[in-house]
Amino acid sequence: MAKEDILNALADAVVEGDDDIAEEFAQKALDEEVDAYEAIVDGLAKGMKIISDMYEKGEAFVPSLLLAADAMYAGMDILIPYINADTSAEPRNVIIGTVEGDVHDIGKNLVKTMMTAAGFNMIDLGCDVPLDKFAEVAKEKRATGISMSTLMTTIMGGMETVIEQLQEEGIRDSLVVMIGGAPVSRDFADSIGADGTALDASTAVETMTSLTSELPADSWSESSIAESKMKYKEVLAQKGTREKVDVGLITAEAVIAEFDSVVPKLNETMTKIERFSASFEDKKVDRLPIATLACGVSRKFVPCSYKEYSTSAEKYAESAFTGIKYFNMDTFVRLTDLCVDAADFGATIRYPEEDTPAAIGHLEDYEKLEVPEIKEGTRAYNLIQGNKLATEKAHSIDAPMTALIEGPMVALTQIMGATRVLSDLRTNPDVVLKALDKTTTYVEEIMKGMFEEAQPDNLCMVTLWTNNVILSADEYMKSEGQIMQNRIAPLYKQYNKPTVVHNCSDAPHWDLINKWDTKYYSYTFYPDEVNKGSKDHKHLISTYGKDTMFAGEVSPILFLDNSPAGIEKMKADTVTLQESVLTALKENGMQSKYAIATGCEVPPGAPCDSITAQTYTVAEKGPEIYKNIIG
Ligand code: B12
Repeated sequence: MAKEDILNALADAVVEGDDDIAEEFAQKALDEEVDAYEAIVDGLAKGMKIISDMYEKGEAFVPSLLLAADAMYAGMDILIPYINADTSAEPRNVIIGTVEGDVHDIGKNLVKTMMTAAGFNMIDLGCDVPLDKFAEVAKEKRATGISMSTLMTTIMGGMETVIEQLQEEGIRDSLVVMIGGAPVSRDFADSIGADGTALDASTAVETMTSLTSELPADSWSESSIAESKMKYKEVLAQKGTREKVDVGLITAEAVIAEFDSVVPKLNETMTKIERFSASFEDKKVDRLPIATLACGVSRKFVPCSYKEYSTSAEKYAESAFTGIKYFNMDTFVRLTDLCVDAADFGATIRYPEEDTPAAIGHLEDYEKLEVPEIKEGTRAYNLIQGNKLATEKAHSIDAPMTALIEGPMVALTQIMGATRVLSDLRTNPDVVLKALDKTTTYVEEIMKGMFEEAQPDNLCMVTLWTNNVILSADEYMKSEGQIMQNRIAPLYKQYNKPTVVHNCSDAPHWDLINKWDTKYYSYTFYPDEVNKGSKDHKHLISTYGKDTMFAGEVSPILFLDNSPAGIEKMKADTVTLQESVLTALKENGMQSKYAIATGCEVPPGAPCDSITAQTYTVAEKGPEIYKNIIG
């Protein structure tokens, strides 16, 4: 077989995600004396680049990338031992991980794969990595680079701490530090002293390659470490020790203090229940309703820790009540961590005092999953009781309560690990679907408990895997999509309740809104992802608005800025959004079917005055704007 054909076959095997063929042709390359290094670079890695480019163009989805990665690794395992010493030179060890407090690892895994394809020796620390670990392993492996990932704004500060630790150790200049993940910008990277960032995995490789080529050959010598230690001593001394200030708590106290003088003067003419119900049916209202997802952050009014908020029914209910009251919301979509089902199925959950809990220990065997019974001591029981109490409390101030639970696929990915489930969905669909059947059964039981025992006004289902940058519509429809259609939506109907869905994806498969007969859809708008299918209120109202009430649009991240300028911007943006929404409603012959909201949870450590800047502005300016546009 000609060398060209072997290289092409290796690339094709990766694109197809076929590890058997990748192994077969890796062996063939050795048998035919193709250089092992060339077989990796011009065969396997080339295939990885092709599939990654297809992903960026929306022509391939995450499962394809994961399987391609498996095929590439399978071929590499055979070829690596035969790489000639002169081409392999010094191993370029790069440490990669998602930083402490964050379990999002799909993007991190893609970056790892592409860097492996480019010849870096990747040392993967996983996700939720304790900050000290990066410097510790960097020293041990004399690393060329560190790649840190996070998707959560609240976690980004941890990356700066890692850089400071590298400085303290004198090894900051021994290696390249790259950071990335959706919220990370070039400016942020500069501000914390990282060397670079990149928007996607392919660019990450280019940047890492170029930055590491500039490292001096003696970067790990004792003298350069000693010099580096000296250099940063002063920098670190100037920074001093930063005191941790609980901005959320301080601003919550300020909000409570001003509540009596502000909220009664808003002179609302409808109760929250009246306004929300009227809007749901597109009837005339005094102003648009508001339902910012200020969930975990409401605990600052109680006050209680996040751990208490997510594990104690009483604290949870009190947070819901105080949140509705002090933020003056028209309903509350009450999101906690998404680990409730996973905990009950037996996955290990980490419960930090002040952060969102995360599923960190996944289960091994799909077939051993057993549907738990909802009883005292389970998280589902606690959630139902919490929502029962919260509903009673919300009703005492004439507000409707919206409980929230994980959809069957979120539950399964939390139990087994997302990366694994997404690739098994391709290679072993029957096993995954059987497991999905079990999580669906549990979700159905929780739904029944909510409808019969807790009786919130609405129950919201999280379906974040209907995301067209992760699964194709077809693949999603074959898994959770059809379950939503055939089991979950009918159960809502059986209890005479509207289907309410929450989605925080880049670009959901929108047409499912109708298939599920969705009456309320909470979405996120990503202005940068419009070309990938993210949609704003204008499109959504004109396409689906008659049947479905939408809520979302405002990025939760905007609430982190409570500087005077940030507060003013929030107020101005809130006015503009109401005007634009009401105009869109009017143009489509409607008058109120939309709630001003955020498409996902406002970070639970956020300030509270940036939230009232939005909610009080809707209450204060909303009636006039409504009158001017709708009449
Ligand atoms: C899937 C998902 C989950 C899954 C994650 C499963 C997993 N194992 O990864 C689960 C259900 C567990 C989850 C949980 C939560 N999530 Co979530 N989740 C998402 C979602 C929908 C998609 C993320 C994703 O995988 N994208 C696809 C990958 C391929 O893209 P990517 O990660 O951005 O990676 C690319 C680039 O960023 C870059 N890159 C990535 N890393 C690096 C590193 C370097 C060095 C470089 C250079 C580049 C780079 O290259 C990658 C490939 O091109 C996003 C919404 C969104 N649109 O992003 C929300 C989102 C990230 N989640 C969010 C939140 C709030 C949560 C929860 C707190 C919810 C809750 N209350 O419980 C928890 C967090 C728990 C925790 N402590 O970590 C928020 C974060 C908001 C914020 N910025 O702070 C988002 C943005 C939703 C939203 N609109 O608000 N989530």
